[in-house]
Amino acid sequence: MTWDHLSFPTFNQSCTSLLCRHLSKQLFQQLKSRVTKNGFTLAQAINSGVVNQDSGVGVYAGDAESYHLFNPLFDPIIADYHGFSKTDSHRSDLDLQKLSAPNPDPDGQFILSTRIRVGRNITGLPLGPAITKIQRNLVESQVSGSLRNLTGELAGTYYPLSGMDEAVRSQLIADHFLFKAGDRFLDAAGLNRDWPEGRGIFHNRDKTFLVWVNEEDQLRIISMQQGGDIETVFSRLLKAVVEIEKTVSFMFDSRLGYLTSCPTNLGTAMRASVHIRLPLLADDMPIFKDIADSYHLQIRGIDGEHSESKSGIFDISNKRRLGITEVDCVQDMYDGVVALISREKEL
Ligand code: ADP
Ligand code: ILO
Repeated sequence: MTWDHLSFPTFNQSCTSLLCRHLSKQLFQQLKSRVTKNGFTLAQAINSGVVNQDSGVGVYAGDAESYHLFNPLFDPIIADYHGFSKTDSHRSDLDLQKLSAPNPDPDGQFILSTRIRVGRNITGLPLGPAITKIQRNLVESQVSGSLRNLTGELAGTYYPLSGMDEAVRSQLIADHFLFKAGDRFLDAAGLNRDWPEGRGIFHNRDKTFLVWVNEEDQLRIISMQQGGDIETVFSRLLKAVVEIEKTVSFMFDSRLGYLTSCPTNLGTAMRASVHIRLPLLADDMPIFKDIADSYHLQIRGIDGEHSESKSGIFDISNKRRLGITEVDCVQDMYDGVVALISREKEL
């Protein structure tokens, strides 16, 4: 689906995205001539959701200013996704002691692996949808330079995507360590421009600590390992974030928390997930979805968002990231996973 960027886009009858629910003709007219200092427009913000009518959300921000300039559109979308109203404010809490998440599956019957990530973007630069090639390359050199100073368990190597051996790249994706190329949602948001230049992955020797550079956000800081030891994964992530923040300053808004290119990631920018085998619940999707909804969980497929589940294995994560703390994000995921495992056992 293409459109002229000037007139109100057509949405299919079947479209259920937050964009098509919240963008009226009148709002489009009100916002269509606004341009941020980085040259980012409403048409760019909504292009992904117009071109991909199966989007769940459909909008991206080009810079910090986008969240203010286009707030008549972003605010209702943010409220809808996170349950975060105009008068709410965001709060951070990285205190591991407040988390109660002992391994919910010590025998390894259900949980294959645990992963917790946060998104981060550098203060003063545009976000990925509006960044220039020179700025993106600058992010890569600044971040890879900073990561080079990490020590101990976090020490590792930065591997640029440009020039990476194809077999190595495919294996990293298949093993769930690296982002895919050519995502159509990111593509329409302008996030794949100049691909693969400026993109890459840093990881430690065991691939338990990883940083994606210049994918949807400038940094995705990731801690992951096999099994269900959520507290160890969270603790490693906190250590890494604190170390990286010593040398890089990240975009933070007093109301919206950490700023990210997709509004679903605002606030903590944290997604805590497990890959979990739930074959019986998989056969009873209404019950599965009911439990997921009541614990604020999102169900994804095994290869990430917009992918399918295979062999009854799902990616289960916290859905809310804004207006709740980092500890709450992980606690949401933990509480929901305990409930899912208990239901799977009953079945
Ligand atoms: P994100 O937005 O968190 O980066 P994606 O849905 O794009 O998430 O997934 C990125 C990659 O991380 C995918 O390969 C996905 O399978 C992998 N992944 C997510 N959660 C886990 C997990 N708990 N264990 C192993 N891999 C995971
Ligand atoms: N733009 C896509 C993805 C939305 C949320 N996920 C991420 C990775 N940001 C959509 O609207 O479905």
